[in-house]
Amino acid sequence: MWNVGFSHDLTNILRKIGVLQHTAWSRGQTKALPRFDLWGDVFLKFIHTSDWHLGRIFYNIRLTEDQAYALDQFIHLIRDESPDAVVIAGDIYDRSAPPIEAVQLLDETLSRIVLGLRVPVVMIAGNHDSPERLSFGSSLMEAQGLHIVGLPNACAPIEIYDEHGPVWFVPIPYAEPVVVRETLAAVDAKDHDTAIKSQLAAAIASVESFGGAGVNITLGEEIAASLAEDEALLDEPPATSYRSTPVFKGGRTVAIAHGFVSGGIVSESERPLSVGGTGMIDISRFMPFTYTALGHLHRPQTLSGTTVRYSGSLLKYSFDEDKHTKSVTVVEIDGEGTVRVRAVPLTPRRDVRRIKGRFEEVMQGPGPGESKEDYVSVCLTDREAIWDAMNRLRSVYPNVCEIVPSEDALAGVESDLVGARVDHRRVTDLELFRDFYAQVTGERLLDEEEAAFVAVLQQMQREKEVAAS
Ligand SMILES: [Mn+2]
Repeated sequence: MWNVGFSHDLTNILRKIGVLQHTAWSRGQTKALPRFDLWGDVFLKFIHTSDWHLGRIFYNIRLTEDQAYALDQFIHLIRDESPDAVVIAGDIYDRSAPPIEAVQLLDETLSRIVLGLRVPVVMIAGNHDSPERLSFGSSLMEAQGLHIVGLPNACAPIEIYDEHGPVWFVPIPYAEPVVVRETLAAVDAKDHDTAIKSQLAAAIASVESFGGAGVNITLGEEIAASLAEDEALLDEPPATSYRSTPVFKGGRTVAIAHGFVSGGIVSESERPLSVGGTGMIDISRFMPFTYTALGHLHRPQTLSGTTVRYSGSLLKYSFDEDKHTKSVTVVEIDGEGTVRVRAVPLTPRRDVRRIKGRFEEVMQGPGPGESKEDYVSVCLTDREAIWDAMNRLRSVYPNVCEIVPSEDALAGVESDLVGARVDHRRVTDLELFRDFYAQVTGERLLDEEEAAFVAVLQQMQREKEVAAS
């Protein structure tokens, strides 16, 4: 059914592709089964997912079981859809040193997909992953159809072909600009945008070095310029009708990247990529590709007028994602390079949602169709303090994560403060400390102790000013 690695009908492949001259192609080539749509056209199909964040801890709760539940559905979907590949666009793990249970879950999941269902997987490192740890053993696993790309110097494209010829999957793992500068000797990689540009150029050069596809390098400024000339392009309806200039002559290409691409909508659970800067990548970098499979932003979204898409995260990882429908993206590319995109929702074991109301109302419990097992953030609108609210809520919602006061209730507290004996916003640090000392020790702060406290405070202030200058 599958010819993975160096297929015995290599000459046939070469004839089909018509551009490869080198027989010792270092990457896995995979022959897709012919697949026909309603009109008898052959197309290639893959599933795009990202941001699994295995090992994530959510308000002190380990999410591994929830992640296993969602991944089990994902595997059933792969069985039903029978795609030619699965693409995971980074943030596989939540931490650079993931917990054992997360490593076990990834191992089991990939084994079921690659060995069990014989579907090749291409995955890259995200900003949460350790590139070295993630890509351990990757060259051994390539022959099995598991392509793990952690470091920016290992981003040679992976080829999967159908009756129309090859589709090139170009993996661009997340890397800090300084890492790109060093590993690719790319002096121009100043920020995330120029780093991606260097990584794409390196990926294309690696195809050339294998005598691969006729390369048509139209990246970066040239594309940006042609985009500016062709404003109408951006007004086209998303996904289905957009067609790009191929990176490889006559080839269809899929970029796989992890980062913050201009025009994307952020959520609370993404870790900022750059301190001080935005870490933003210009969308024009990806315009030459037939499709771009992105990771990093946790909301599923296709960027306006393009085939540049975030599949979104596996689960909701913050309460501001409560209205998201988490999904994976099924992508189909026909021989002409026309792209069809379909989001298939995943049902979580427990939902993440917000509840707002008075304490007594919330204690009534979940409404129809809601589960008391959900991870909930409770917003209490009561003006008076509720005794032992968290424990009492837990008797109704065992997985309550937080209680947040409503703005109305806060407004009440503020107005009370103004009328109180002390307005805490106007008290000096010394007065605050004096009160604190008295409360803790029951004694008054001595004059020399006050002087010592003030001296330390002034010292800290001076250091802060020096640091800021
Ligand atoms: Mn992420």
